[in-house]
Amino acid sequence: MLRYLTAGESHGPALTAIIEGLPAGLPLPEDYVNRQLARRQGGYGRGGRMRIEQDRVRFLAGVRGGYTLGSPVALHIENRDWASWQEIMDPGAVARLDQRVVTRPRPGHADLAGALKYGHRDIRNVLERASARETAARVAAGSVARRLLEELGIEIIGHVVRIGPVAVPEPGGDEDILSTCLAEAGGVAEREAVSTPDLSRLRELLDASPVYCLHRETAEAMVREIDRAREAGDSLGGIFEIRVYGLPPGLGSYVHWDRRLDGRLAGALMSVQAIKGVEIGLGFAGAALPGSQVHDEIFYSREKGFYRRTNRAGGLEGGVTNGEPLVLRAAMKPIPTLYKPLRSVDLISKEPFAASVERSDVCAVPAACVVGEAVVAWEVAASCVEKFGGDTLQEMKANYRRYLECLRREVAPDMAGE
Ligand code: EPS
Repeated sequence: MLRYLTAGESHGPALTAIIEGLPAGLPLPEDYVNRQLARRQGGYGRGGRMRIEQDRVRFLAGVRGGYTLGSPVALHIENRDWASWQEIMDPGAVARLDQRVVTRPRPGHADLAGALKYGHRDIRNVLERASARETAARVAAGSVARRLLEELGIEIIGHVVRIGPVAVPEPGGDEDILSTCLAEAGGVAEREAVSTPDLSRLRELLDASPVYCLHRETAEAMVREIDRAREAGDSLGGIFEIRVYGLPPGLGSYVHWDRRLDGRLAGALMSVQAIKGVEIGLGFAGAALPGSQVHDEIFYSREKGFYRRTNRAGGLEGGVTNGEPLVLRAAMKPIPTLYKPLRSVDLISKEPFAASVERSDVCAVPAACVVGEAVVAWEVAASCVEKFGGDTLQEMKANYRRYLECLRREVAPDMAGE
């Protein structure tokens, strides 16, 4: 079983994660994780805090000479802002608990619900942990999972499809949105190219986009929209899409509710700060269509085995991967920390006031997309560890190869041994 925990407050000394259940022998360079941490810090629309932080991972346990040992991996990310908060956030009795006290709950944050739940009279005790700063630790853990998936030939890519009112044009019928993006970028737009796209080309396009959007014209409009929101003292949400390629059929299970991979993926994405909705494949749009336009017909050829011409199910049927790419979308609400005041009531005095702030991001959808990739990578890797197990990477890969071999025999018995 692959599991992890994170700990750390936003202005505390550091963020920490402990990962348990990784096989030994996985190559795990710090730079690999650092690249994902840097992507999470990027994206147009971030606020002043990202100029202070420069997230870098330090492995404190479980990795030696660049390879996992099979023991728990402990990782550490320093909070640079700690230097300005040490007096207030100190874990010892010297902490100035009378300074920077927060009693004014901000609508849309965990502030009020968290203070009521834990009996805190200083909302700082809530917001420090509820903060999306925690996602740096999740991205670090998710990068480790992603490294493991790469060894099995499984690749993850995420892209932003909407920021506020600005969205990538949705193609009609069963056309894939990646076709629209690739066509605009001057690439191949065939469905074949989309079912196994050139991921390095897509990553180049993503790296060149300030909002991690593959459609250049839309990305430019998104940047303008973020500028408008900043000037208006407002914030913006949006939608990102995560895809997983190179998956075998058979991850997850239909036999019990908590083993269904769709449930685990939706839970992981919904647990990311500010996410309010998740779709798999057609998602909510499927509810408005007749069944004949929703389900993916099954075909067979000796070369391809079983295959589909559409992927409206988003790669999952019965909570099990069906061999098609995973396609997931998550909707992020606008960041609730607004320069534009919203009405609220003081926790202690019960006096009404208008909540406003000094420092915030205007839009963190691109960052959330990187977090989405990380949490999806985690769930897929956990399902691979469950299915293929093994104490060493070599053992896990051998189990995986054996499974694929069995599938091939099952699918094309007359080809066995060829
Ligand atoms: C956050 C508020 C801001 C963001 C922070 C999440 O931090 P601060 O209150 O220090 O200005 O910058 O995000 C991060 C620090 C990060 O690393 O993503 C919040 O309230 O959730």
